[in-house]
Amino acid sequence: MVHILENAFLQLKIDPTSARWSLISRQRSGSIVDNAQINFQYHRRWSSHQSLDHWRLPHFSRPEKESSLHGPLQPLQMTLDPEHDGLSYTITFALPDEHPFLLWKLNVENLGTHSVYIDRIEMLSVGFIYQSRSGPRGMLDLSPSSDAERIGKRNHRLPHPPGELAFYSNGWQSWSYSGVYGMSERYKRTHLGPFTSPLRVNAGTPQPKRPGLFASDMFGVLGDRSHRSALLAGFLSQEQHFGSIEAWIGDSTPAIRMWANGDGARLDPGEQISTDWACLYFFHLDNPDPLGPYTDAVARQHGLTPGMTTKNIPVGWCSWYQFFQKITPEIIRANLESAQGFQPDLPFDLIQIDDGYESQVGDWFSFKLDFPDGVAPLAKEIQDTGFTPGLWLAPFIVHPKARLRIDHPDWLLYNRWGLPVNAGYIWDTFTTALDLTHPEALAYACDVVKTAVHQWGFPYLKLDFLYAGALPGRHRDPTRTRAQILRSSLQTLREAAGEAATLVGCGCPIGSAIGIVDAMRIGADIDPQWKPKYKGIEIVFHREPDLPSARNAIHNALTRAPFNHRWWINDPDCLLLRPDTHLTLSEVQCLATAIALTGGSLLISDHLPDLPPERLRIAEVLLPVIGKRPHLLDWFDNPTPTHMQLDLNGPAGSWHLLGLFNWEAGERDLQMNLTDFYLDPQVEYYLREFWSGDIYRVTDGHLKLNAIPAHGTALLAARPFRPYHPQYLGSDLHISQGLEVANWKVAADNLAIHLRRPGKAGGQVELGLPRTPLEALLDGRPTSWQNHGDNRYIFPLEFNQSCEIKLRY
Ligand code: 9PG
Repeated sequence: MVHILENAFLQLKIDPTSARWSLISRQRSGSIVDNAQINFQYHRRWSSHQSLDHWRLPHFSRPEKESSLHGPLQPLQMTLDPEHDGLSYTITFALPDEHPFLLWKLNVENLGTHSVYIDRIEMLSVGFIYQSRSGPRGMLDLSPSSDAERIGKRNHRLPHPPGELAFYSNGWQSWSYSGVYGMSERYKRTHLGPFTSPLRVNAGTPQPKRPGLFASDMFGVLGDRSHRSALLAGFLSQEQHFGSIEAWIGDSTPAIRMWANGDGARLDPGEQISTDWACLYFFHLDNPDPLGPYTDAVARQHGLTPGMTTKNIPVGWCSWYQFFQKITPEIIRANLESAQGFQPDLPFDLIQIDDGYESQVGDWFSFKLDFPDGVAPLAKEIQDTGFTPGLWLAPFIVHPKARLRIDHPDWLLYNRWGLPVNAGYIWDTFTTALDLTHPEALAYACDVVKTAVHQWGFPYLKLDFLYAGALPGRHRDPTRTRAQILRSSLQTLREAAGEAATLVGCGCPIGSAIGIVDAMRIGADIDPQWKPKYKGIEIVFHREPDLPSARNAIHNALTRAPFNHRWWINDPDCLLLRPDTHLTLSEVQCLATAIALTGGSLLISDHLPDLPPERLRIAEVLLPVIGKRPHLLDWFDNPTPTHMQLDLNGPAGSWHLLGLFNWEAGERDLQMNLTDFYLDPQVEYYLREFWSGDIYRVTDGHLKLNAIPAHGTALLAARPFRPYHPQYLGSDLHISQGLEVANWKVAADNLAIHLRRPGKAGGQVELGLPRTPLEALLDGRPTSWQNHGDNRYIFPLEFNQSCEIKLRY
């Protein structure tokens, strides 16, 4: 008898003889995972074992419906009695009443007399050839089909030929590339081997070379671009194990598998371990919030309420991308002074000191000669000036020349040859890492954080190179997985810092920091050039997907926007405004647009005293930050999304901000259809481009934007054209082109608009009016306007903090 579990969205069927399971969408006809398999790999001494690929009859039980972080859910359990090594397995499947996904986890208990070492817990495997060894090869189908065809003919049905398949891969940590691959593409691997792979690659995730074969960390999406259907497979947390996903989309029989990395951690007799919840669901690719069910579930799993961030979005200045390690207290002071001088026009809060003050990475309690008194006096100066002091720390990584290596060699993590592990080539040297299972090493890292917050006076910490806490090696405690070590160490750091401190994760495995950090870097470092270069060399480096560069930083800011305000505040890395970089003005505007529209933190990293006013203005128009998560309309169809949308509203009504990007290396015309943005093509729209002030009237649902420069942006405020109605059409006062409107009052023959901006503002406002104004007053004084035809009028204005425009027509 087949065991069935179902809710309104899904039906799960388990074959009791093979323990293979199938998941069928009850809403998206044709979406099915058929004959999926669970595997358990471990070793004992020198022999390795595969369990569960030859199941003996499991016992099934159906516990009572239970309440969970995801609302009421109905479990179904299957238990396998101990086999020769005394391992007892329980797999719990659960369908929540209110959510469209399946959850399942595996618990293994060692009832035997020997320790075993867990290698891999494969939670899902369908379609891979090796699977056929022990029964029918599972199948994955995302193409539409009729229900009649689907039911009752299992193992006989041929899958429908898929359309154009693609796979979204999430990178291992903050800097790692995340994005969509097409069928014939190759997974973006680093070509720098041991120089960078410890940083960017999870030790348990393969780095496939074959076109069509891809890998991902924590979750992945396999979808069919032609049929617009997709499957998300992932873990709701990374507390127990790091999750890896591998997908094959290179031909018409796609395959996917997903496993929890056991890291060879030891399971002693009497002990047990459970995986994190695995999660699977089907969805339509054009759903406006396709990753929402998953990203929200992950937030709930960590006790977070999506959309509710307790800390303010960080806005301020960072020393790194102008000065790198060459900072001095004078430099920090000069920028603090400038920042103060820019008030209130540039309302920012944070002055963050980055790398370069410590005597050596790892030796956090001694300082460079330029900082004879450390950083505490600077924290005080910053605080006294009314700003929030921020400090960079890298508590888990160790420079080879750090004194700590000599004083506490036992705190380091060693590999099987007894050498300190390689934490990657950084600061022109191979670095190493602490063994956080050594209580004194962890206590030291905590002491650093505690001192920085509570003694030196930094309520904001950028905690960097955190992946160093999750490297493989011979840990002092061999019973813990890398995921458990990093997660619990981050928790201990949070306790040391206190709840009130703002913690920013950087270089951090994505899943480990959820619910612990307030903000998180989600992409590569920004750089004063578009493509990566290393010491002036472009060859080899320019193709690296996650080396510092504007291209790589902006790419992930877009592809990881769905995490923002769910798991934390996204940190897209800094805005570089100075004119003497290798970035063109279009590229700077592109960066500013990407930062503003994705809604995360906003940090400027230029020498503020030298910024020309026209560049400073780019920062002014981003403030206050919009702070909202956008829709990425072609997130699954292009490697880097080209269409982004934010729906906004205010006293003057609602409007849409549409971002279009030209990722090509040359100038291009961009075509757009209103339907790309789900706007009614029958409706006439006014579109105002922010950076140029150009206005477009779209009457047939289509617009061509001419000559968008290489890596350039068109940022359009779209409003339905309502003839003979007073209408706000946009402005150059704020990048939203509308959030500056504080009040909007329309009467029969007059209009009163209240505008609000921090500090002094100058610019123009564009209005649609029923007829030519008879009179216009700015704060009670007559003001002029320009008639631009089509009942459009431009009002140049200058004001401080707020103003009122009164029109009579
Ligand atoms: C300070 C910097 C900044 C920056 C961080 C991080 O691969 N690498 O060699 C590599 C070096 C530096 C780096 C990332 C990678 O940057 O993201 O914002 O704080 O450290 O050293």
